[in-house]
Amino acid sequence: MRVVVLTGAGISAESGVPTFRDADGLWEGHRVEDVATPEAYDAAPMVVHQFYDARRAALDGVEPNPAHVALGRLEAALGDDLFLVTQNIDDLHERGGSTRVLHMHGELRSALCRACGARTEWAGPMGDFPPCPGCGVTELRPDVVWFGEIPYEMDTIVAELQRADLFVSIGTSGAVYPAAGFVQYAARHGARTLELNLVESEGTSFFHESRNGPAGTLVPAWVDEVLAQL
Ligand code: BV8
Repeated sequence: MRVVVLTGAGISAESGVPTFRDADGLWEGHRVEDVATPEAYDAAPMVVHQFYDARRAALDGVEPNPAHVALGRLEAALGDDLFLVTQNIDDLHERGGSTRVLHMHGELRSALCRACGARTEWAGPMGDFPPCPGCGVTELRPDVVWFGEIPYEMDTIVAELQRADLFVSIGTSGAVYPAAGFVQYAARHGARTLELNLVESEGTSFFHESRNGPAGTLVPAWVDEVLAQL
């Protein structure tokens, strides 16, 4: 059975990472247009760097929760039959035991050089405009996909959606495309679809089944169900 799992900010909520659209969400603290667009970066690079430097630093203070750990167990059992794609830019899936994670919107702990295109693992701040380790030019930006930019590895994602038997969406509001459209695409190619989310999302009606509750509870229970059927 080929399983595709898509995760969003909700899977990291119980780890203490703010989501975007819940009451205390990140976007509340910042207008999206102010920080998550190339235009915003060109207009005020310092504001954008401060936003991402703060989130990158906050990663040191959070831990993976049972939902991340359960997906690590699922990968250990399914191997190549599991494809995990996340909208999240944190590293909690990896720290929870997943070894193959596709970050379609990039990663906080990566720097993208606007001069040479190199992507470099990066743990510290970028607001002090450090030189690119590759070419030495001080043109490093967060390696994050902003609104209006093309998500990473869309061809790989589409191929996996086409051959999925089961598509599971965890902790996402279904507000942002193309990720929000994956459920309909997978279903059109014959996949069964399941949503695990705290509450109904904008995409709930597109799923064959939707379960509401915290990911830290729902995901381990669902993984146990899948493992019991192997
Ligand atoms: C693109 C990185 C072209 C940055 C992010 C008009 C109509 C339709 C589309 C568009 C439009 N105008 C423009 C667009 C396109 C646009 C878009 O969709 N805009 C939206 C706002 C309408 N999209 C783009 O620009 C994308 N690029 O389209 O390029 C293209 C596409 C394909 C092929 C070729 C060309 C790029 C979008 C990427 C933007 N970058 N993140 C950063 O992180 O700072 S978006 C960001 O928000 C996230 O990455 C994520 O993708 C997105 C949604 O957030 P969620 O993860 O869902 O989080 P949210 O807070 O919204 O929801 C949390 C959920 O969890 C809630 O449902 C909550 O109930 C639940 N929850 C909370 N606690 C728990 C829980 N669940 C379980 N347990 C809990 N404890």
